[in-house]
Amino acid sequence: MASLVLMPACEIGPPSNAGSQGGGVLSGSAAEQVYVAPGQHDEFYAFMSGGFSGQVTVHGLPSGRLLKTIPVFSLDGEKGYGFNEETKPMLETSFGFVPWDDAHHPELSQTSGETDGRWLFINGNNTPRVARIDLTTFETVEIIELPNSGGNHSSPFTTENTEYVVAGTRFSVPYPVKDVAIDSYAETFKGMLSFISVDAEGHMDIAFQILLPAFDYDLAHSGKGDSHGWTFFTTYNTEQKSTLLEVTASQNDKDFIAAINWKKAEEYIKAGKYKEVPAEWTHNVYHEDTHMAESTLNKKVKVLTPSDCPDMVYFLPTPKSPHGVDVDPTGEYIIGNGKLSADLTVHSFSKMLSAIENKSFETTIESIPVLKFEDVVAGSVVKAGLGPLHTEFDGKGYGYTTFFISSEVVKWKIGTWEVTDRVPTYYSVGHLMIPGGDSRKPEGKYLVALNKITKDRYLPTGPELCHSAQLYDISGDKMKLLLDFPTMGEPHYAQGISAAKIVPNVKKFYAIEENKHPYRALGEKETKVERDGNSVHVYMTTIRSHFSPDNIEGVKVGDRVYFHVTNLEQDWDVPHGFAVMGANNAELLIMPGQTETLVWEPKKIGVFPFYCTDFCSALHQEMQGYIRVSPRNSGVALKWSLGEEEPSS
Ligand code: RUQ
Ligand code: CUA
Repeated sequence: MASLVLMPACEIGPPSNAGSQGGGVLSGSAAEQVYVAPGQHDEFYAFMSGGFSGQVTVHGLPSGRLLKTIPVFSLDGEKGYGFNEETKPMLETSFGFVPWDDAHHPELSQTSGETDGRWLFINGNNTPRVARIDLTTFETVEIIELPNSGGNHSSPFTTENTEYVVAGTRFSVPYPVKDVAIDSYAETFKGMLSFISVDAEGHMDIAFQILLPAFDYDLAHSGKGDSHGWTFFTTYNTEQKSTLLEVTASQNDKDFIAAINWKKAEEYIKAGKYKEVPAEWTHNVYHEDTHMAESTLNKKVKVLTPSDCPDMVYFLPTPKSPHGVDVDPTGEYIIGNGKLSADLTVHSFSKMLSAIENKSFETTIESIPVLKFEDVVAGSVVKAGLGPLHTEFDGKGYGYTTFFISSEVVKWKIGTWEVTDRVPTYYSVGHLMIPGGDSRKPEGKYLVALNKITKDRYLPTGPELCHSAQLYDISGDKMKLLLDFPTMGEPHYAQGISAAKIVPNVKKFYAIEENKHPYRALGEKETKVERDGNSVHVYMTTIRSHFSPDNIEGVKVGDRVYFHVTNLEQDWDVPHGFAVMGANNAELLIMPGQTETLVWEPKKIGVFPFYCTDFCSALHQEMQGYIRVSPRNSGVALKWSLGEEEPSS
């Protein structure tokens, strides 16, 4: 039964009005709307999660142009991320080096509930982590690991002023960590929500965790306006099963939205009502002055328990295995998208407060009051489609909800709950994104549907087909499909923002005089090669169009050679690359003013070329050098040079 319900729409034939939206008479004006002429810029940035690629991609809207892949949780040979010595610590965890993750939800920082263009956060779902990307450099600058968690899915949704980004465990796990029989799930497993504080510079810390029943915590969104101070998490598997969840976790008619009063939680922290428990988690920070990341292992975390902290957590009954939870721009309405339901459930924040005041409780679960459904529900969008997943808002009084099973986006009116429009998606849409669509100030011009399945929409590329995004014009009463474009990995969620909020702050290069890398060479005069036992440190520079030094001798088999390459350029868009034959990692791609380090362990004797990998100048092909490797016991002395004839041995 369950598997039949979840069959994607494309398996049962395309939506009936496919033809009218797929091209034809509309396509001329649609082309004009998405055409960004050569040399012109897009109006919006879109940041898309890479899903199982572990990265973020940056696109322009409305063109859909791919502008950059930002490496976050996965190794990236293109930029040397996770391969060079400087960024390896970014991927350290309490499990050691974890070079991959499954990234789902990009989330922009906000000020007063509006996107502010400072940072982008994104979760790692596999080995629970949250990353922060600096939107002046478009680089990952911080990754924090989350203990007591198993699968960080409901993350990293921000509060109104980026006081916190939140992270809820998708899979409950034994708490504290212990070796127990899996069928002891209901007794020994627990759920955990983490509140990660973000300071004025963006630095993250785990402020506290909240211990909850062993449900699956799926998605989250924080309150805004009147509901600022609260965060809402969806739950499923309130049946607390550990096997065949497809069937066993779909039995309850209603699961819950957990409403967390985090301002209350802050009071309990101040009052010392927490337990400090042992927990291992890494905190990795990239320092812009040294161009190096540093990983610290932390050993403790503060945990609040609802039984010690009344009034901090309430459950709102919500049909039926809700997935997304979305808060409208006013903060009054909390929309639960029950993925096994045809209706959307809309809760009212003000009704919730009255219900709390009147103690209108159905029951309690582990000291957490369950509010009476009738006393919190504001209304529902009835029979809108099949399999609602996510909702965003246009700031003009409408919500837009994706329906996975019926493969469409449905527009409905806040307050009357009537459906006013629907469009098909190709196919099986998951999230959707309106720039600012989960903030107080949506920029309701475009909507992007993020599709799970593409089937016949593109030229086939073997068994694996691209995932895709579809761009709709939502400026009028009726949604209008404008464009399909492929995305990288799986674009779970995305965030969009006016380019004007980011462009003025974009960094063009790193000031060389601010470079504090311990192995920097701030001019060709500072270049040198030093031996320290079996380690050889090469202090190298690049400038159009040579390396200094470009001839190196005296290296031996079994050495560990560190190429510390400083790019002396002070101009926009002039990175140099560095690659050496036989290296067991990747290239370096060094931004102007930056120093990066490649480790090379020569295994064979010979003379090996190195070269610049990024076509930087007319004489880029001349940007090359040689390193000589002698036998372990050879007497060849260490020598380096630039612009001399071959040194003789
Ligand atoms: S998910 S398609 Cu956000 Cu990972 Cu809903
Ligand atoms: Cu430097 Cu090519």
